[in-house]
Amino acid sequence: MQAAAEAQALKTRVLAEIAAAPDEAGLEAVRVAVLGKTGSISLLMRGLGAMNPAERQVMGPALNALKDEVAASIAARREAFHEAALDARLASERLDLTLPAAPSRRGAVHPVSQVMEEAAAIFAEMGFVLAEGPDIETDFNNFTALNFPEGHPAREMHDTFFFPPGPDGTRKLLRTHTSPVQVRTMLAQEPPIRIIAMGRTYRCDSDQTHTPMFHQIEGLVIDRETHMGHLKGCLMDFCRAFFEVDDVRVRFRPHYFPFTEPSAEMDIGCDRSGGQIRIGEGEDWLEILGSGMVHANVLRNCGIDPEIWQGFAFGIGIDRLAMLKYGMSDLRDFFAGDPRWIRHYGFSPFFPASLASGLS
Ligand code: 2U9
Repeated sequence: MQAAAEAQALKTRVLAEIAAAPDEAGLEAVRVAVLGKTGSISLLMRGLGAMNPAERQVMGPALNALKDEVAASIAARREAFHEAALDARLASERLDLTLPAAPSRRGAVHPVSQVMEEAAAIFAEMGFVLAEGPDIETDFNNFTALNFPEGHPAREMHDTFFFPPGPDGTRKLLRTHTSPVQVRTMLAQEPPIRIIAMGRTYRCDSDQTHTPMFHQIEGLVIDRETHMGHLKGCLMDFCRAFFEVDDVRVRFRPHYFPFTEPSAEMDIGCDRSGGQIRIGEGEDWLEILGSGMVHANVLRNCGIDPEIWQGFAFGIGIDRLAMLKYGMSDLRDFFAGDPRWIRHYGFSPFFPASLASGLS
């Protein structure tokens, strides 16, 4: 049969052309020449109509099989071109992360990190040790140990980011304050204790002065005869050092926290005239931190006998402290990742905060 021989010869030639196509465009040209409307296989198929039934019964399936085989071969070759192109791209775009950073791009220390370093330097000088803990906490460490009653508003879904319950039914959460670090420390070691905890904290809140992730510094001192006088002296020393002023006026206003009794918020004297806040001058007041004597229930929950040990604790919002000292007006800019902002408000990484050589 002449048609069969023709089809066989065509197959050999086309498969060779597919294999020899130098690129995707060449392959497409072969496809059009073979499978296109006037392509060689299409023309052969058109010839089926002129064959006698016996011939057609043989040639029909044969031509269909040829068409499928050629189409599959073209698809496989096209896939090979794609893979080769991807390999070439991956090879050319390889990044060597061990190379030193380009010297023209200047990095800067974020004001939050700067304030944390400054606070760490000040409290280290007073004999505090830095303690750390995880951002994901248990309900016990974040609330129960700290004397939050069941049903306290701070435990509510709309304030706290809870994870779905685990197999044992308990829910982990993103810590709403750094206080669980102090709980962990008290559970793990005997007093006396003198620690600072700082880092990220999370609450479901967002406006000009609140972000869902924010930063705190907290301090805890547990000793045999600790009292509010120690608390006051420690915090006044901190404010003097942090705001780099010789003297500060402070006042304590009674307040309520579940974890301290008595509790007090501390204001420092400032001057607000001229649209600016100047710490250490003037007749105005500015709330700066919360504090108090550690509640006896908290000591007991953490395995410490309140008949023998007393302690004071305090908490300060780092982001607000940075805004006050360095003059930013919107907290949301802190975490927007705008390089112009960090270029303006950032600090040199080459001059770490130290009391001896200057904080900032
Ligand atoms: C333990 C016992 C007591 C930590 C404290 C505050 C008062 C406080 C706020 C200040 C600004 C949080 O960022 S803020 O909104 N914090 O007012 N924090 S006393 O007291 C503790 C902590 C741990 C075991």
